Amino acid sequence: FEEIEERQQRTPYSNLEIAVSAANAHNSPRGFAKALRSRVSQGKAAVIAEIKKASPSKGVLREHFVPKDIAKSYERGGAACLSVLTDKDFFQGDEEYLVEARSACELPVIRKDFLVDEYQVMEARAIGADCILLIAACLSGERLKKLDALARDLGMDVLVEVHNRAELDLALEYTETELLGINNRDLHTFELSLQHTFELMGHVPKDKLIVTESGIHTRDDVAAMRENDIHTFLVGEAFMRADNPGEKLAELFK
Ligand code: IGP
Repeated sequence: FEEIEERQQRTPYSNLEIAVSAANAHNSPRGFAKALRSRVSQGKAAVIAEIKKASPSKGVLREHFVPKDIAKSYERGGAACLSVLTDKDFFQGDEEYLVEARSACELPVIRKDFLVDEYQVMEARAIGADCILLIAACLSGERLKKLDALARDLGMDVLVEVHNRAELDLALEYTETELLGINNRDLHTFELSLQHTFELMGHVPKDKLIVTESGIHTRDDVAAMRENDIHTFLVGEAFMRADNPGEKLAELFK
């Protein structure tokens, strides 16, 4: 929250409101959920391809890190959407990376960060984000509800991320978004298991679109998901470690 206060001093709310109007006029939301639905309805996998330089558990994932080149590569490789880490502390991300990546392609982009405040939601739209991530593990029901509603007011979609049954119940009770992310990685212990998706999916209402997040590395992982009727994926590390991220995507999801 301290960091947000600092930023509010640099760019007060009133200026941010102007930036949001400008973004809505020139960079209107690209329809993140719609892009995913459209792939799935054609029987294809819908891939949200992530741009992240480093992660807290693995360190730097990629030395040659040029977001606009990666964005173009992902678009050529068949990604439905992009995810760009803007968190600086844990992922060496930057808001600038989102701006660069989005302007280099036509794909809808999610701002991947730990959002806790209305200010950051507005900031997301101001820099061009088409969707935001809300992590149930980090937010109370009331916060989830406020941020979800604000994001949708601003024309963005919302991906709510859960890791266990309690978080899923919270997300279902307090948000109206159709995009439900199941994170296979525990954010506290970094323990990873694709079983999380299989265990939780049965408790998700049928009108939601489930996104399986983290730890997808092989064609077998993809096949196991698709056999269980999960067709929407969020993948980062496997692509970031490849010389050509877009080719890797095409190969993994061919
Ligand atoms: C991507 P992976 O294992 O393919 O690199 O995972 C994505 O799911 C992961 O980066 C992620 C994340 C998050 C990062 C999921 N939820 C929340 C930061 C914050």
